[in-house]
Amino acid sequence: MLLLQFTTSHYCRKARLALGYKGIHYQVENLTPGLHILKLKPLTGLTTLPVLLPQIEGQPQAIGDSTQILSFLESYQPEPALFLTNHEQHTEALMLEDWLDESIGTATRFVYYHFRADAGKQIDPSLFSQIVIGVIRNQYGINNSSVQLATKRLTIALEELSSRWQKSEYLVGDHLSVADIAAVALLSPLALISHYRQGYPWLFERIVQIHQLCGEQLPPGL
Ligand SMILES: N[C@@H](CCC(=O)N[C@@H](CS)C(=O)NCC(=O)O)C(=O)O
Repeated sequence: MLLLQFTTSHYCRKARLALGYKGIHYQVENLTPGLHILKLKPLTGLTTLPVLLPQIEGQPQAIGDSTQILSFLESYQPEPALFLTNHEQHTEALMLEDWLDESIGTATRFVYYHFRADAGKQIDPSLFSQIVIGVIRNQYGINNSSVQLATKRLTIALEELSSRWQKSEYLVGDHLSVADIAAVALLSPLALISHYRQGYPWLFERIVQIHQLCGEQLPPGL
């Protein structure tokens, strides 16, 4: 299988964690932001990464969107399972995954790129990096007001995840699911921000554990 990705994307990390958890052999192709659209449009009709090319006869040519990729991997190789057998728990895990994808992954992006342009500028102060960050901030409408809203969404999300992970090792059910994978991947960029590292040590412990379980390289900062 071939995973088309941006190296720094937390959604691509989500796909890599699932591939690693299932022990599926795959290769990656890193695309250049901007030019990626030329390659993706004819494949999926979407502009976003990750995209998985199974390269297996009888399987789809290309799968876009991390949630669709995880769902494909589950049907392609059911064990170890990332879906829960209990119907209610399965639905709950899918809903958490969707919330994490659509709301929290976006909030993380806002807070992270705001940090990289401001207090975290020294991580890579080069002109090139700051131009890329500026383009991303522009593309997604990242400014003081939108970052404030994103920060509030993250605070609520972290309360919800904390209460779930304190009750059990898993967000839903009795084994790792798509919800845990999504949470760990989509919050991982916060590892570079000391305010989050100090305020939510349990989150980063869980991020490290699940990365180790999936054989995935730890995110920057950990
Ligand atoms: N819901 C999508 C979101 C993926 C996403 O937002 N990917 C970003 C990178 S982190 C992207 O490809 N952005 C480029 C673009 O929108 O053109 C998923 O789960 O795969």
